[in-house]
Amino acid sequence: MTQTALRICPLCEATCGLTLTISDGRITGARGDRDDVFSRGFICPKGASFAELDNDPDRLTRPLVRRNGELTQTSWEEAFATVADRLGTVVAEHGGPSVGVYLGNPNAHTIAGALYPPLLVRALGTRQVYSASTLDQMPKHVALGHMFGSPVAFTVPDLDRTDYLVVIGANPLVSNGSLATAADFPGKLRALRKRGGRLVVIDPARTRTAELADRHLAPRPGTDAALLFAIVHTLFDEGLVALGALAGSVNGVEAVRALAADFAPETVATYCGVDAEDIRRLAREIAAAPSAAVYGRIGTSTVEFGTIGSWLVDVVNVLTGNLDRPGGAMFPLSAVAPAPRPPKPGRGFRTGRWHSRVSGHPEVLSEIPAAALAEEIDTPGDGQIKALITIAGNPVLSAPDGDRLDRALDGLGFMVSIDPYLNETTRHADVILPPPPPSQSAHFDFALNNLAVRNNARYSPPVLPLDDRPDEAEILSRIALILYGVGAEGDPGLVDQQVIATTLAKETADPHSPVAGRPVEELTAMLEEAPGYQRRLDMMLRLGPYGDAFGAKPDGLTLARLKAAPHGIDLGPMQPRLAQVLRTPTGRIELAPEPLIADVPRLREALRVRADGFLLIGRRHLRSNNSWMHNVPALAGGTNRCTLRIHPDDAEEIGLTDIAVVKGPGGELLAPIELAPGMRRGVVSLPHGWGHDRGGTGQKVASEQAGVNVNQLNDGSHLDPLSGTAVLNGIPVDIAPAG
Ligand SMILES: Nc1nc2c(c(=O)[nH]1)N[C@H]1C(S)=C(S)[C@@H](COP(=O)(O)OP(=O)(O)OC[C@H]3O[C@@H](n4cnc5c(=O)[nH]c(N)nc54)[C@H](O)[C@@H]3O)O[C@H]1N2
Ligand SMILES: Nc1nc2c(c(=O)[nH]1)N[C@H]1C(S)=C(S)[C@@H](COP(=O)(O)OP(=O)(O)OC[C@H]3O[C@@H](n4cnc5c(=O)[nH]c(N)nc54)[C@H](O)[C@@H]3O)O[C@H]1N2
Ligand code: SF4
Ligand SMILES: [Mo]
Repeated sequence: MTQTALRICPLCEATCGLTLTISDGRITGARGDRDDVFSRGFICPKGASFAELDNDPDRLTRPLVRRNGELTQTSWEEAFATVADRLGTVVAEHGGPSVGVYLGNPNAHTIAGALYPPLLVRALGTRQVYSASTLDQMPKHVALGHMFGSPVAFTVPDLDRTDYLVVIGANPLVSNGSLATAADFPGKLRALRKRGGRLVVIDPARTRTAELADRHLAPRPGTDAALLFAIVHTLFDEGLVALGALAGSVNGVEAVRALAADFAPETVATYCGVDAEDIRRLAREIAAAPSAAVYGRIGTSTVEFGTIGSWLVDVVNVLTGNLDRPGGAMFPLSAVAPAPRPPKPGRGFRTGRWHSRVSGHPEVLSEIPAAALAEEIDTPGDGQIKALITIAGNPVLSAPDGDRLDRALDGLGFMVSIDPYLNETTRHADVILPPPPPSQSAHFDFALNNLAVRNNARYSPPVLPLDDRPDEAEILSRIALILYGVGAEGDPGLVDQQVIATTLAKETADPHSPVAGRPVEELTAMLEEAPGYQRRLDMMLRLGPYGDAFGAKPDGLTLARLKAAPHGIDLGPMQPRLAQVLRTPTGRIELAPEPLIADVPRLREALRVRADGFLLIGRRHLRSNNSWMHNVPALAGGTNRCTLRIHPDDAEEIGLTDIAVVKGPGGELLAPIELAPGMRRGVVSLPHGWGHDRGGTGQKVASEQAGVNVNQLNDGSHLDPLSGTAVLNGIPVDIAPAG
């Protein structure tokens, strides 16, 4: 018998609602859920392959433990006992701070990843915390932190209402959007043009998104910050600055004017490789549009001036009065955000409260750069990492210089990975604890609802029963129990109970909380009788901006209400709410924060350097997701190939016909070329997440089409200094024919 069930797709940031078909206890198909309040039936090829991914025979079903050097299947009891014993030994000998934690991308897509890693870090008391953020969006956090006082005050383009959208360094037709959660991003861009709006794409490659645009500017990689500064310059130069409703809430406008003085379009044109007149025109059009939003992603972020670029994206939004207004760049309001409190000045945002041991990188959001993980493991001395916990990450492929990390991981005293696959990173672990596939996991988007272009709340219960193993919430809870000294056999519910008690104590003591003054026991007793993660979700929903305030607002949200709405609850378009968001000490937007001002001379200097030769950028494939979807036959192959894209004229000039030798600052590799007239001259691209030929892994399909690891070209010494983010785009490389 075939049944269907609903499940939010966890495979990218678009959070589409899927209708899964189930027969004989397995997922057999997936289509878009037409009634989903957020995605309205949209699905992409990855979502359509949900069944294949869920059923991948190479997914681990039982834990692996290293015995005599070999990873061997074992029972959950033994696996946890080994973690308790070996991690316990390291903690006893070297202390919790000697344990490193690496958190990968899928933590943004699971309930467990949202709720438990912070508890592990706290229990360890470690500062050795690393994540994919410093290979991704950390510059955005830093820019937001300095401007608005909160590093998670995400500014999201109001796609459904904007009249003019500038996409800089993003390719949402392929990525389906990032830091802007929008199901059917492609459809929304088409709708924008259909209603008479305009789309401008700034990207060195003529991407699918660029092909859809009214205008495409193709700058030299790494030069967005200068280009954005030139837009800012033009706004001042031509009298186009109009703060509108923001007028009383912005500090530093004159300071920005002064900084932009050196970045006239005519000054930066050669460096950026874009005509000065094109930049001026863009500035004029953004200013003239009834509403406009500038939206930047990976191409503005993982670059030399990532934080300056991310800052200037919002400087343009502010100067043209487009921040926090419909059609501009707005602040979403998630159902699990704290209920809004009366505006009050905050403490502001700081980085560098401590520094990494080996290279002295400043801490950012309590993290050390992922690019520094290897050196923190392989450099002896006080504070060296002795054990490592990885959760949902594959830094051997995702971070610079995986070869060094490969060697470093072998030198650890103990490593445990929570991951469904035996891959390039987890093959170094002493214990692998595999979480169940998505069909057996509940879903709620704790992280991505903060980024949604339309406020909404949706919950998916597990579609299939657990196949005789703990879910990921339980796996992480048991590790927490080990670290608390309770032992892995303890009740995992204790972990959530502790969080609930602490949170409710704080809330009831806060005069501005919707539950101010009420007894904690009364509130606790009202929570859903359910596993701990559900009780926490129920609590957060009820304390949240749309919540029932534990009965005080009878129509408000609870987990039970959410469960009763299987296609989700629409919470309306984004609303202006700057005053709620601001947490700067002045209570105003800081348009010219000191740390950013201090980094501008570095950019000014860069304008003077004349660089020849090729610049390497990345690219993503529709049927892929970083390093971990190359093992599904339905997704591998086709255009999803690890090739070096190069402009045909460039290839001809250097006599390239098939295989190229690519030499970067950190190494060299061979890659088949793909002639691509859409590449800017002098720019080549390679996708990341490939290089599945390291051996000892358990992904058969992926290892048959290994590809090469682009991050081996990078030694990881080059970071955006304000955010610690690795420079992954705009890397100088030499290209020559092989042989
Ligand atoms: N050159 C270059 N490098 C890049 C980038 C680039 O553009 N260019 N992009 C960077 C970006 S944006 C990112 S986000 C990083 C990603 O960096 P990582 O997060 O380190 O790498 P992923 O390939 O996403 O690995 C995800 C891991 O999670 C596992 N996994 C999948 N589902 C689950 C689950 O439900 N639970 C658990 N516990 N594990 C799960 C997978 O098996 C895999 O091992 O890569 C970065 N690296
Ligand atoms: N299908 C698919 N979807 C994904 C992923 C995937 O691997 N595959 N990964 C997911 C993840 S982890 C993330 S973070 C998001 C990323 O989402 P996006 O940022 O939308 O995805 P990218 O394809 O990396 O787009 C970056 C664009 O920047 C351009 N670029 C490179 N250098 C520069 C530069 O210096 N300036 C400018 N202006 N542009 C530049 C590149 O050509 C590329 O088109 O996608 C997510 N979704
Ligand atoms: S766009 Fe993203 S969320 Fe939607 S079906 Fe595709 S992978 Fe899943
Ligand atoms: Mo990412």
